[in-house]
Amino acid sequence: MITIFSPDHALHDAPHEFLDGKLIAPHESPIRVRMILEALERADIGPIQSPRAFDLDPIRAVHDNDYLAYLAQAYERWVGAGGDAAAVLPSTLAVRWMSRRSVGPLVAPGYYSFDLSAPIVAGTYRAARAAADAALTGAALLLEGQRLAYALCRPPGHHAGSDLYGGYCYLNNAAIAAHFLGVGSWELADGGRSSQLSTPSSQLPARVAVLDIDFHHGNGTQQIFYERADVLFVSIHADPAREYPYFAGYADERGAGAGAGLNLNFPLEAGVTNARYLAVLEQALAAIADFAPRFLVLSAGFDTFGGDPIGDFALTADAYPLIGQRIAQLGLPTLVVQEGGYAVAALGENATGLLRGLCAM
Ligand code: Q9C
Ligand code: ZN
Repeated sequence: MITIFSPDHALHDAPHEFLDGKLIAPHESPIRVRMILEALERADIGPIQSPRAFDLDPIRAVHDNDYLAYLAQAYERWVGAGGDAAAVLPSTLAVRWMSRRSVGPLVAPGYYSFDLSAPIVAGTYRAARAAADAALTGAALLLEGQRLAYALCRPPGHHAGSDLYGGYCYLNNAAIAAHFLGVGSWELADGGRSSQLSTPSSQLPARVAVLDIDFHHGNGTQQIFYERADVLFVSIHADPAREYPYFAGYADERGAGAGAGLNLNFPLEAGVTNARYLAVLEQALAAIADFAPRFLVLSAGFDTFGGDPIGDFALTADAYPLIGQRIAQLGLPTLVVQEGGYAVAALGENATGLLRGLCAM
């Protein structure tokens, strides 16, 4: 199994996050992926490669142009206008009936984000691009015939929508990779480094399933694929009536238009055990098997672990190899994309456990 990792993740190192009325030390920090990387090296689980450099085209397929231009310049424009040099964090959010476009340097953060847990620092955009490149490289490896790849992404991505960031996420790595896998087999001829057409664009994209096993609902991924017939989104997560992201992730969100019936949410109670989780996973996997996709993208968070500081499930380390084994039994070429997980001391064991389970296919 190939892991794709870039040290550029460390360019994103937020000084704080806003939580329950307090500015606190961020849960999402560079140590997370360092712990996973060290565990992978100790476990001798396969080669670790640097991402290939992709241009913006495969990212533009998922995110709006003005949003990407904002992210690229947010920090410099913010500091230039007198914003705190520590990080970009909005004061006023565009919500419901107050969502007129307003994108001055100090205001744009509130237009393009939906919470106060995703500060932007000088290196955030470069780190986010490196994470997207890692996911795209993993996707290209699958298109080239690999059965399993692990994109060790940081910052994570599944909360980022087409034009909104939040929840530690800026670019939706899993969604970018899923779209790329779908069109990649015909649109991108050379392992994905350019967007040259190899066959007529009338050809349909391959079907891709995204399974999101982060503790939190993948609201960004859901939004991006909500009306699409070629991508199935299935998410197992804490009930949003109780947990972040609160305003999406309910079971009655089933997709719309051409995507009707192709969005599947499994909101769960607090205290979920290994046995309970594995039983729900069976239902999720049955839906994926029914869809019969060509590829699987696994948004993998380890904040389902009992010791996670911001989760309330009760999974133990034993759960992750079993989850991996069951997913591997789908028999699909699978790209694992790293999302959340904040019990830093346990991340290495949990990640290698999942990957070992997946390797048993
Ligand atoms: N009261 C990921 O795991 N704050 N993002 C939660 C709970 C934000 C999690 C507040 C959590 C974001 C990728
Ligand atoms: Zn999470």
